[in-house]
Amino acid sequence: RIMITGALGQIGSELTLFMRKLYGEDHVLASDIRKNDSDVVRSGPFELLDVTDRKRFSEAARTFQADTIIHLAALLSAVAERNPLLAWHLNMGGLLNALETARETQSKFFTPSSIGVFGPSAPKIMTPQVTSLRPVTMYGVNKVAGELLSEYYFHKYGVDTRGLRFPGLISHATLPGGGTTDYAVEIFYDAILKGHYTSYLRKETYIDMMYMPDALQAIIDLMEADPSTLKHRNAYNVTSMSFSPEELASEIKKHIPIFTIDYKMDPIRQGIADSWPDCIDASAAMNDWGFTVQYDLTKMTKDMIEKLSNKLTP
Ligand code: VAH
Repeated sequence: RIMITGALGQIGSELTLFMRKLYGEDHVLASDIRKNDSDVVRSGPFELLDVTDRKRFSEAARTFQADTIIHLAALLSAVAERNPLLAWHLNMGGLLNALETARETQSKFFTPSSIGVFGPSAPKIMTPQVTSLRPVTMYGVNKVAGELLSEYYFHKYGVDTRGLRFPGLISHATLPGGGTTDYAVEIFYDAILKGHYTSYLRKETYIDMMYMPDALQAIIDLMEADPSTLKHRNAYNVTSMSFSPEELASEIKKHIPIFTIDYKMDPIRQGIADSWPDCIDASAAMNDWGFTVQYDLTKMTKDMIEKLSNKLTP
């Protein structure tokens, strides 16, 4: 019985529906700090929950008889850099409550980490699974602390904690909320609706990315993996592709020839992106639990344009 926090967010809104299909609608409790009339709220159990309220968090998990906690509620990198104290309170306070709840209910546990854990001291190309984690953003500090806290709960209390260092995630179901990689989603909306996009990152800014269907499958594969295969209890590097705004724009042009892009750099998000790797090494995930991907830049772009065109210009 799975409890998901942040179920209305970019990952949560699709993971909730995916898990309900796999495991049964009544076996997946969605929770978020707000409510809307989306499929997530309509298709199965839903609870309003502020993850910084430990009592409510623990009550909701116990009442639902959760045996798996998927903790997604957090502030992403750009928003966190603008509100660092709020980010610490929500990202770390929420995570501690999630881990405590998992410990109390002997639940299996997942929370996403991010390539945001890497800072300028980590190798930019083929960034290894084990390397220097010295991020220069509050979000990165939260993710490194979160990885260490998850590993602590595994070693100290035997909580079955699992995690993935996600790259930028691209999806058509919900708009992302306040990440540095949001350009890779916004660009598709503007390409279809306006034929033009102004990128807040410089054209040669390389960042690892992944299409949401591959991210969802990676979570399921990791959570269903035999625990004896998991050498890393903090979080595994995973990625599908690495591209720049310029490369993404030329791939979009193959489908929308009139599409144009220009660049107006946002120093905060450019600074965050520049501190991250260009492309990370996901071989540990491939070797330990069989991580694989279906979508590369070409396949992702084709699918995003098809799905969004149907949604935006029916
Ligand atoms: C962000 N989408 O931009 C998230 C993610 C690697 C990027 O952590 O903050």
